[in-house]
Amino acid sequence: MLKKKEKYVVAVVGATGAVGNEMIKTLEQRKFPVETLRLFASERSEGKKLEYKDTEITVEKLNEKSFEGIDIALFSAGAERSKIWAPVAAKSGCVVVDNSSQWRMDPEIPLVVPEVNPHDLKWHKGIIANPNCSTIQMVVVLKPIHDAVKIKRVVVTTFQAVSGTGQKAIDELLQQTTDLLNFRDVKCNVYPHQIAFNVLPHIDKFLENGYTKEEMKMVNETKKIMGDDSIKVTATTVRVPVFRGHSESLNIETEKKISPNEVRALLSTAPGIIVYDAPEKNIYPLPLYAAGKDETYVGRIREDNTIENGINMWIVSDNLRKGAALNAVQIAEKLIEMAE
Ligand code: 25A
Ligand code: L14
Repeated sequence: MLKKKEKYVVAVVGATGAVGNEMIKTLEQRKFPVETLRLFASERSEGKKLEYKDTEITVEKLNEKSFEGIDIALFSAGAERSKIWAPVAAKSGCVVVDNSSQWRMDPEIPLVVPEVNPHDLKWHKGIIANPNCSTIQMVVVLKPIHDAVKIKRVVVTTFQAVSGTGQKAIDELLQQTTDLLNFRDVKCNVYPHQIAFNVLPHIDKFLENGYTKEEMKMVNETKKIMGDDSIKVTATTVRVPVFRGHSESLNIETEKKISPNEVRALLSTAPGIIVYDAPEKNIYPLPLYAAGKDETYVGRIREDNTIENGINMWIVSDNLRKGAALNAVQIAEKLIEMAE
C-alpha cells in the first residue's frame, strides 16, 4: 500500500520506448509529485540520458536491488520483463502500474481505468494492470451507456496506429514511406507485410480460435474492467498506416432504448470524453487531431435501425496517452488520493 507523502520516488521501466517516453512527459505535464525520477531500460540503453523537466536523467539497467526506496514504478517494457520484474518491485514495497499484457487477466490483480472502476484499486497487492490501449478508450465510452441502458453486445472494429507496437514500428512506417516515395525496395521487419499505404487485419498473434490476441484482449478485459461478464464483445483489430491515435467503429446493442441525442447528452458530461459530432460541418473524430490529447473523442453517433436498440459511433483516442501512459499516471494519481 502506498503511504501518504508530499512527494514520491517514481521509476519508469522501459523509459526509452514509445510508451516510456510518453510516461516521462505525462509525469512532467501533470505536475506529478515526483521527489526523484529513476529511469530503467535494457542494457542497450544503459547510460543514455533522457530529459525530465530541466534535468537529464541517466538510464539504468535493472537489478535485484533497483527498486529499493522506490514508491511507484510505471512499467512498459513488454510482458516478459513485467513477468520477471514486477513481482521483484512489489516485493520491495513499491507499487507497480504495469502496462504490459502479463498480469491483466490475473484474478488477483486489478485492471483499472480510473473513469470506470477506480474502486478496484482498493484490493491491489502491489501490482495494478493497465489495460490494452484499444480496450481503454472503448470502456471509457461504454461505461456511461452501460450505467444508463445496460449494454448487451458490442461489435467493434479498430483502426490502430503503429506506435502501439513501439518505437521500432514508428521507424518502420517512416522508412517504408520514404523508400516508396524514392522508388526503393521496401523492407518489412516489424510487421509481416508492408504497412505503408496498406491495411493489415492482424494485431498481435493469431490464436487457435481464428481471432488475434489483441481481439481477445478487447473481449476479456472489457468484462473485467466493467465488472460484468454478461457484456458480449466481438472484435476485429486492424493496423493502419497512422503514427498515433487509435480509431474504433462501435456497434452497440442495449437492453433499453436510447436515442442518438440522449447518447450525445450522456457522453458530453461523462469524464474523459469529448463529443465531437457535427457531420454537416465535417466534424468527426480523427487520429491526427486526437494525437497529443487526453480525451477520447466520440462522433458519428447514429441509430442502428437493423435491430431494436442499436447505436453506432466512431471513437478516437491517443493510444500512447489514454491508451497507455496517461491511464497509468492517472492510476498512480488515484493511488495517491487514496493513500493514508
Ligand atoms: O509484451 P507486450 O506487453 O505485448 O509488449 C511488447 C512491446 O509493445 C510495447 C513495448 O515496446 C513492448 O516492448 N508496448 C507494450 N505495451 C504497450 C502499450 N500499451 C506497448 N506499446 C504501446 N502501448 P516499446 O518499444 O515501446 O518499449 C520497449 C521498452 O522496454 C525496454 N526494455 C526492453 N528490455 C528491457 C527493457 N527495460 C528494462 N529491462 C529490460 N530487460 C526497452 O528499452 C524500451 O524502453 P531498450 O533499451 O531495449 O530499447 C531502447 C531503444 O532501442 C531500440 N531497440 C529496440 N529493440 C532493438 C533496438 N535496437 C536494436 N536492436 C533491437 N533489437 C528502440 O528504438 C528502443 O526505443
Ligand atoms: O498493450 O499495437 O497488449 O502492436 C501490445 C501490442 C497494445 C498494442 C498491449 C500493438 C498491446 C500493441
